[in-house]
Amino acid sequence: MKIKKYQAKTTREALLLVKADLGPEAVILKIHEPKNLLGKSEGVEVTAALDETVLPPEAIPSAEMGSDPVSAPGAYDRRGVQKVQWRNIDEESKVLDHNGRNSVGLGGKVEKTMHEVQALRQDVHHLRDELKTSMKTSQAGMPAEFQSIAKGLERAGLTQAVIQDIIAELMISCPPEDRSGSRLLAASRRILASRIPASPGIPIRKGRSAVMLLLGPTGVGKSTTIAKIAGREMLRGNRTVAIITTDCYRMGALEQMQSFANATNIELETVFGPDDVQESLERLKHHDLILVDTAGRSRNNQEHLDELKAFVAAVHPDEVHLVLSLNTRDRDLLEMVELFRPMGVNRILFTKQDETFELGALYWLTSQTKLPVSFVATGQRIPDDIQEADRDILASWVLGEVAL
Ligand SMILES: Nc1nc2c(ncn2[C@@H]2O[C@H](COP(=O)(O)OP(=O)(O)O)[C@@H](O)[C@H]2O)c(=O)[nH]1
Ligand SMILES: [Mg+2]
Repeated sequence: MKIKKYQAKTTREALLLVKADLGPEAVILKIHEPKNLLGKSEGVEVTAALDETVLPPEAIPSAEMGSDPVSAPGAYDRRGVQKVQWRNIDEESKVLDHNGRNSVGLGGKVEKTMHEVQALRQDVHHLRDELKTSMKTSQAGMPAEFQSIAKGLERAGLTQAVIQDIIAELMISCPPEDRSGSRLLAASRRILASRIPASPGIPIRKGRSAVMLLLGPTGVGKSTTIAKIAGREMLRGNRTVAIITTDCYRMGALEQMQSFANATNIELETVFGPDDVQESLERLKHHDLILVDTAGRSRNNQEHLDELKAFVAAVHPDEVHLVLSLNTRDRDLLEMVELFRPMGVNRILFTKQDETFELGALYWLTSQTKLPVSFVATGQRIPDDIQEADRDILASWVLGEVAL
């Protein structure tokens, strides 16, 4: 089968080119209208195929045969190839899809073409894999223009395997003639951003309170973050917020939250166990958002973990955010996810972004665990130092572009 591409200003002109070159037996595979950066059309590109294989008579469908290039859609020549309806290609391409699935002759053709496309796809996949493998074996052979991006990713704490994967993706997406520093940086940011799952903001539920629970290890900033989110919503003034706290174990924790609630006039409920939860939720149900703070739990104390699990189940929150500090070692981060995930964690909220330059975890932990980032806390100030997760900003941080 011969497959060729034709470019022209209009569809009609492109089709005439197809017809002149391949003849009326050509099968149109694709009509594409490329657009420039401003979204303006850059003409039409038609992909057409011609198969000179003559089909045995039994493979020819019984549809009416026509020799006229403008014969009805669905007409076939004696070789079972669908005729192109030159006048109305949009319609024709629809018919082609439809008939391709239903008729023996054309179905076979389309299937063959699909196999060819599939084979090409596989080739591309092999090439990508080969590219990645060759990079793994010869890091020194990496083109100079990629070295600084690779170094930036290394500084962020990404593993060599991930760096090579991203660089290979970059090599594929940026042609050699277009590898300026700014172009590569923008492309890297785009690749990273597309791989970081994000689910920014607070939950909102129509007609009832949304319940957002924060859990995680001690000292990561759960209570501070609750105060930031509550303060932020209060300042915005479009939602009412209440807080439930269970952090009654650590010295001063409850007093701190109490004084924040008093100063901001935010309603606060203290809960001592799963049995009190429903009552508290009931008392606060007139609020739009209920933030639930929990006490940090040691991974070595199974009893504490079981208690927390029972508490989360009793709250029945809309969202469970695992709060993790970015200045934690990679292995510990992963272990925390494994430890807390069974409690229904469905978001990661990072804190202490301001305390480290190694921000690779924003990328690798979320892409590896498939848990989206909700917020990132960037300092101690309440309520200023918190941001909703924005994929582009997160990607920039991983690349180390933003001055800290
Ligand atoms: N630098 C920095 N410190 C933070 C951040 N978030 C919280 N903290 C500090 O971390 C310490 C522990 O915070 P706390 O909210 O009590 O942690 P919790 O035990 O998880 O509730 C406090 O000194 C906070 O001011 C942050 O984003 N950046
Ligand atoms: Mg706390």
